[in-house]
Amino acid sequence: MQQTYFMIKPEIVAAGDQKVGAILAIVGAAGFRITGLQMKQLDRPLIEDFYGEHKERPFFQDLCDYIAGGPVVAIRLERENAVAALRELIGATNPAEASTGTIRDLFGASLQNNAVHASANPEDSARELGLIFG
Ligand code: FUP
Repeated sequence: MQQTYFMIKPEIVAAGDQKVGAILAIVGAAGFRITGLQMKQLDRPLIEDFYGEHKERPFFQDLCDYIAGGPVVAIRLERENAVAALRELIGATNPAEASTGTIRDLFGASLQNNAVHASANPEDSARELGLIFG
């Protein structure tokens, strides 16, 4: 069993419709088990730490503002091969390039507002789960 970090981003949480539930249903149907779940507002220093690898990139401030713009749903998931399987389930970073039926294809609006985050590799997963769940 492997753990990974999954996050439903602010624009989906703020929509206040059925999107959060629909996304959780997709993840559950793919065999993931939720072992931690919190809806919370992430503070700015934590977000900057979380996305630290992008510190020098031109989109960094916009990205941090967007994630700080409202509460997220932070989720710890468990499954065999969880990290790679979840990345496949969410699709490419840019929803316009995400395979049909992936979460970013179905729910993403733009490169920045791409609905969800999933850890890119097991090292990131451990780091991100530590930052968010302690
Ligand atoms: P991903 O691992 O798929 O979330 O993608 P990255 O780590 O490359 O990027 C992190 C987040 O930065 C993405 F989810 C969206 C955002 N981003 C931009 O806003 N602009 C870019 O040019 C690239 C990424």
